[in-house]
Amino acid sequence: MFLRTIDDIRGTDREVYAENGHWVSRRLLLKKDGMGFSFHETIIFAGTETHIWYKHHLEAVFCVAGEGEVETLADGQIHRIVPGTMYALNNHDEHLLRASKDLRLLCVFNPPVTGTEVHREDGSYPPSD
Ligand code: 9YT
Repeated sequence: MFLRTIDDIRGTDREVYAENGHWVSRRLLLKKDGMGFSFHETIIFAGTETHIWYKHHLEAVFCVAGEGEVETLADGQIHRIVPGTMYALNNHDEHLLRASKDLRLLCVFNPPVTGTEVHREDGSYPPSD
């Protein structure tokens, strides 16, 4: 087994900032770690809105701090996100993620993210392979 801490990750290439400055993702587990999924702590900064559409990944997100909402674009529904809430993007759901207070999220991706992915124009990350 191995351990890794957020302090180990700060300032390395496992700490990835969105190009628009809306979030930082600290990638505790990546594809190369061989677990079959990737596992990230993501901070979504207060006052931001991010368009996301993971066409090539499934993602589960668990909120441990902060406050925000997810709007799913197919049906216009707004889902409140507070500590203790998990949301699962089981249908590659296109959505808007908004933070009213800094959101601290734990995120799992299947297939795993490989490294320094940031959202492309369409809100997706490229396929793992
Ligand atoms: C919740 C979400 O998808 N935020 C965007 C960043 C992503 N979680 C990541 O790469 O860690």
